[in-house]
Amino acid sequence: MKYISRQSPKYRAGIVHLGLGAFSRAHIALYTEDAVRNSGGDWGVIGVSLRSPNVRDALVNQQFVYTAAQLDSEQFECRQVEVISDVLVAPENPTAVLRQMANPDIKIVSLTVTEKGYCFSRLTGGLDLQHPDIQHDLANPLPVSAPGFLVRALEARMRAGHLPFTVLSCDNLPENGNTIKRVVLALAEQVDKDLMLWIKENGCFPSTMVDRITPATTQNDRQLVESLIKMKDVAPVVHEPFTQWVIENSFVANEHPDWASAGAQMVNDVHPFELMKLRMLNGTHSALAYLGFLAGFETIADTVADDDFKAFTKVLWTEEIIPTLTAPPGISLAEYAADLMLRYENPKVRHLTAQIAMDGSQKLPQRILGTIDYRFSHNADSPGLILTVAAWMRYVHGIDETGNAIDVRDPLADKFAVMAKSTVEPEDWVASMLNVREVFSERIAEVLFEPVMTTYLKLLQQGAHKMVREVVQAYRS
Ligand code: CS2
Repeated sequence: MKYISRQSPKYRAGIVHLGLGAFSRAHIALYTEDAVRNSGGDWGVIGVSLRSPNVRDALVNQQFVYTAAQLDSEQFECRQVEVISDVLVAPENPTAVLRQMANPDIKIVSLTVTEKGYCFSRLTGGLDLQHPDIQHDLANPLPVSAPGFLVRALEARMRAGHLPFTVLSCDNLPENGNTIKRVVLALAEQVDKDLMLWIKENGCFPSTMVDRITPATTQNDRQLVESLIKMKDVAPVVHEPFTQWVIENSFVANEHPDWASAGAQMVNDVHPFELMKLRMLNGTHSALAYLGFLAGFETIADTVADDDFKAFTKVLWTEEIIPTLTAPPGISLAEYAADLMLRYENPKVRHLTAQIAMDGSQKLPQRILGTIDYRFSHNADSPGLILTVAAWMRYVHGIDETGNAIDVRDPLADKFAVMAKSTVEPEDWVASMLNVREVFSERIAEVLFEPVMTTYLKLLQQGAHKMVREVVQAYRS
């Protein structure tokens, strides 16, 4: 069978994208290609993998063209995406990556490097100077971290007298633009104070809210796509029909693709959108991931097909999360919740609870703990979210409800494994988890101590499913 392909790159590159995972290929790439089709401009995308060569190796034989398959009705709806002009693998050739980022034709460097890629510390709210990758980047001119690449490339642009590129964070972090800005400025200051001042003066770091559920592509998906397009594609992506992108309108020299023509919302303040999405979508995603996994469900759709879990998700929204939010302009939070449930229920989207459960130490604070904290300061308790924290603790302890080992994937996984070995009593486990300052501030640990302890002990006895049912019943009575 012939590979999916094209003659030559269609678009000159104007964007370098760090972290070319499935999400960016199912979201940002499509908006960008649509924008160029609608309004023109040199906005091809050079993708950069910061770790593994897998995506490049898969895409290179098909000239970086791939299929984005929408998990809709009966059949996948396949679209051929041609906006990627090249893929570089940073560890193989960091110089090539820096050369592209320093090229003044590149106006935007966008990122989807996941929460952990920002190398920031919750303890200080800024750059984690002790992070091994940051230590490496301070000692070497050729970086390994995303902040390192940004700073070294901005340095080259300053020295050459070019404008900086806009840094466009597209990860699920609150105020993601400000977060990457703080990290970049802190690292730049260590390199050269003038560089820091130049970036501060000339740089732009718009915040964004990105949304599209993109499960990891499976062998099954690949076979189905090939049978539909009648060509070989070793790197398709699959995604739900829904998509949203809200972008703060703040770009260097106001240069960016006409993403608005492709459906993105260009706004002055992204914050209410971010908070809504992080708490309502990502918050319940994490709740369903830990509790659903423990109850033996493989996917989000399977989990919410269960009446107790469906009712639990709804009470999380109506009773605990929505009361902490201000609706963004033009949005009804009740409707947003109803639409989310339909998205979760889509049986075509096989989004694994184990996939979402990954990296919980990086996700919990903005998805769950902020909501609990807000409620606590308004004298309201949060039994559903507290149960989620307890379920996460149970999950990272590493043994599921049937006694099988859990493959815990988290930057703190080794630390958790050592802690789990050295604690015998569940009370000690909860107490030592609440002492993990990368996740729980001293204040929130104090707030959580009593309710999480009680809930955790009950969870061990009763199991996740029964606990979920109890939370729902308590709200109903
Ligand atoms: C998910 C997100 O894996 C996860 O943690 O909650 O990737 C989620 O699917 C996206 O943010 C949806 O836009």
